[in-house]
Amino acid sequence: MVKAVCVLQGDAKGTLFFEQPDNANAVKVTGQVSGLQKGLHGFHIHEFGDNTNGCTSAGAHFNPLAKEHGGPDSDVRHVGDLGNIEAGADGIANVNICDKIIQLQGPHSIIGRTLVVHADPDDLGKGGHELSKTTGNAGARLACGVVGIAKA
Ligand SMILES: [Cu+2]
Ligand SMILES: [Zn+2]
Repeated sequence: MVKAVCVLQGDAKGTLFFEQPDNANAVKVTGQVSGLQKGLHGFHIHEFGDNTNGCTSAGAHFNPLAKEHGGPDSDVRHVGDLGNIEAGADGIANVNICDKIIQLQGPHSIIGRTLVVHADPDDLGKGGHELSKTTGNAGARLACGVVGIAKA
């Protein structure tokens, strides 16, 4: 089992846990984000584990295969495209995602990269906006944190 963890800092707060059993190709993402506006918020792995100038330094979506932006269930997506998380009226989003594209080892490993929560919904590449095919038009970067190796 490989485990990783991410502590989000910024205008929202949260902790996310990542787990990948040794022989499984799927990564489970669980945890909670608080301090959000009610509704959907884009949720992505961005390329760099660099927060020197805040979440901006994390660069674009993690996209080692040079594809267009999409949703987690799209055939065409960035490796880092995890779609949206949804906050309730209390501003809390409970996260429970299983994804077969992000990995915790190998060339598609997300360890050392940045998890970003956005102000707006990710349109999953389908919004028809000029940014739909690159960012899902998910707006500002509310909070971010580097995904690090967790204690097994
Ligand atoms: Cu993002
Ligand atoms: Zn993307």
